[in-house]
Amino acid sequence: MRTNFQHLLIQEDNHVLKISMNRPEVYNAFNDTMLDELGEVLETAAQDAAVRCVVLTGTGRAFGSGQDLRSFATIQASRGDTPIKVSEHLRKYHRIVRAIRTMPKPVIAAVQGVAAGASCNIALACDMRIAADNARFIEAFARIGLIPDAGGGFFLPRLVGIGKAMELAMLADEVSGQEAERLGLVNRCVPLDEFEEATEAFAQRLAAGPTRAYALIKELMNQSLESDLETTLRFEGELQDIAINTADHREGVSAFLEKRHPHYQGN
Ligand code: T3D
Repeated sequence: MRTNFQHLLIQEDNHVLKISMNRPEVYNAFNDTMLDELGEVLETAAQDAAVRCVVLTGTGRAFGSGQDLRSFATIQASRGDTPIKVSEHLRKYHRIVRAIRTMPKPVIAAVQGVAAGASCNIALACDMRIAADNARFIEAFARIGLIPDAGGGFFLPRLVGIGKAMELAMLADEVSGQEAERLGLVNRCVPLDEFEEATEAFAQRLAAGPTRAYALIKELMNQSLESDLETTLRFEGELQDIAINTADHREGVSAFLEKRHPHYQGN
């Protein structure tokens, strides 16, 4: 796996791939290079059997501040009166969202400090979120007359319900880490001085789990977000046919019967 990125730091340890967005001087705002690099590393991680859990985080005082508004302003200025077609540019974000959602392994967003705009929504696209108690989630789009993008229109109402999603998207107020935990926007909020250790423990636990079953769980959950009960019940049967034939399932049952902890290999 390539590790020499301009705006990402990559660490691989004990089957956990940690990706740190690294433009701290602008709170890790996305420019084109960082968007392309993140798309690339996520797609590579999806194919790499040695990676069994991915952690996405930010360096410095933020997870991320969304689209880099300076480069955005430069593009706008260069266009003069010609309307901008931003949907082309959004494909870069969509590549990241798809890579996270189709990744056959868990992806955790580890959020400390600000997660605003598209960065907030990339965090929401992850399978789970851990936040430090200094976290600030901001659906910042309406502050600058935009709508939530990078998948926010899909994930936000599904996580917090339609009424709260409307409020967060329209008023664009900050949500603290504790409030995010209460709303179900994050899975857990921990004190900042315990954040790194708690993130590592969370990721290591997932990386030691039955990775193939996790991939199937993810497929099931993804499908159920967009489907009816009958279709989900049928799909559940198809996926369980696969899960029941894995080595990790056999190991799990043996461990139970032998009254010991299972040692999952991820297949
Ligand atoms: O192009 C497309 O595809 C459209 C897609 C758009 C997707 C989006 O993400 S739209 C939303 C874009 N993001 C925002 O609107 C957030 C802008 N930033 C802020 O509102 C604030 O910076 C924060 C609330 C995030 C943090 O506030 P605060 O007071 O803690 O920090 P700060 O001083 O404002 O920011 C720290 C530095 O980061 C500062 O740099 P400086 O002045 O010290 O040199 C600030 O300019 C820079 N920064 C923060 N956010 C961005 C940014 N620079 C460029 N782009 C940013 N998004």
